[in-house]
Amino acid sequence: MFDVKEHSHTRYNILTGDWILVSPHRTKRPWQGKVETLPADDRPVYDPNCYLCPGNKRADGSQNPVYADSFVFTNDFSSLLIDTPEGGMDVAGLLKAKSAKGICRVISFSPDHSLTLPLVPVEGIKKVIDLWAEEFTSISSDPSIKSIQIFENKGEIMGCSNPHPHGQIWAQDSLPLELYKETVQQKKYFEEKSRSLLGDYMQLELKQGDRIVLENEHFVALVPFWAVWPYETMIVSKRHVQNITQLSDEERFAFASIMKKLTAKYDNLFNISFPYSAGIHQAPVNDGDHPEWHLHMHFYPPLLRSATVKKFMVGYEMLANPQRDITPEWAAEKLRSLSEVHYKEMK
Ligand code: H2U
Ligand code: ZN
Repeated sequence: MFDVKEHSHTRYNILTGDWILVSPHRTKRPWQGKVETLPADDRPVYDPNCYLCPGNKRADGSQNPVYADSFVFTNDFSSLLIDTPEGGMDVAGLLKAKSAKGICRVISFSPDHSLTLPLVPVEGIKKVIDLWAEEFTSISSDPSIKSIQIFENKGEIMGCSNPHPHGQIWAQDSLPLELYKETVQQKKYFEEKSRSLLGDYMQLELKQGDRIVLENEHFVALVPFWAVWPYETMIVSKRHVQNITQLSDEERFAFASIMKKLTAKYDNLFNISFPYSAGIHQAPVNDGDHPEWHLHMHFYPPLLRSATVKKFMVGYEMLANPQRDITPEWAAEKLRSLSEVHYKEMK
């Protein structure tokens, strides 16, 4: 008899329409893979050579203010620029290109160079959320902007250029692929049921409990049924809101709190600063109403079985379909079992 805990199967990602292959029996396979070492994360409170520390000079010669909380500036090497001319090319439908314009911003989460997100006090994370909301409002005041992606790359193996706690915002004049797929899927569900896809999904997860990691009054953190990365998680707001500016003060505190606890659990998993790419998915802007959209945040961490062994997205994953060994239920149970207090903050 087929058993999802034992037998290979594919799982459907309701947010993207993609499928993922789950191979639970493969966790018994002997491991002779590559072993990497991560550098220790002991850093000074202030680094004179850091482009994010207060008062320091950046690559373009400008000087950071001596800021007290979080701090935002336009990326000095922006991938998207607001003054890129409109246009494109199409050669026989075979060589197609389109101009892409936008805005790239960098946000320091704290003046303290030694911290990482889980070690920033919850009040500090709340201020980061407030700044994200302010940025969302000001960036969307440009009618050419259609999507705003707030994200963080954490850790050297994620290509993060600087350990100072920080994130980025990229805003574009079109919908990037992931946002496009999630818009299509949420819209389809909303048009059929007049309810939020993620709202219904979250209720089901809360009832089953197997994949829940954390819950507070306003947010839930869970391992999605269709998770690709070993310890992938998602934070979903309980209230059906389209973007971060709609969150009340109390909800922002709850968001900050669950973010701190989830990332602390991540660090507690292998007793290291746990690398990931994380980002908030929100409704498109300057594109009419999007009642189907439900705010959520994805965490995509690459580590698999220790501080040094990461999951490789190669072979079958690259050429055919993403695949995972440990089940999302197993990962959720593991994350649930860990303390929500960071090992460096334990008394
Ligand atoms: P990471 O989140 O991947 O570390 O990137 C940080 C960004 O900071 C990166 O996109 C920008 C880089 O372009 N940056 C500046 O804007 N000014 C600087 O002085 C150095 C780096
Ligand atoms: Zn710094």
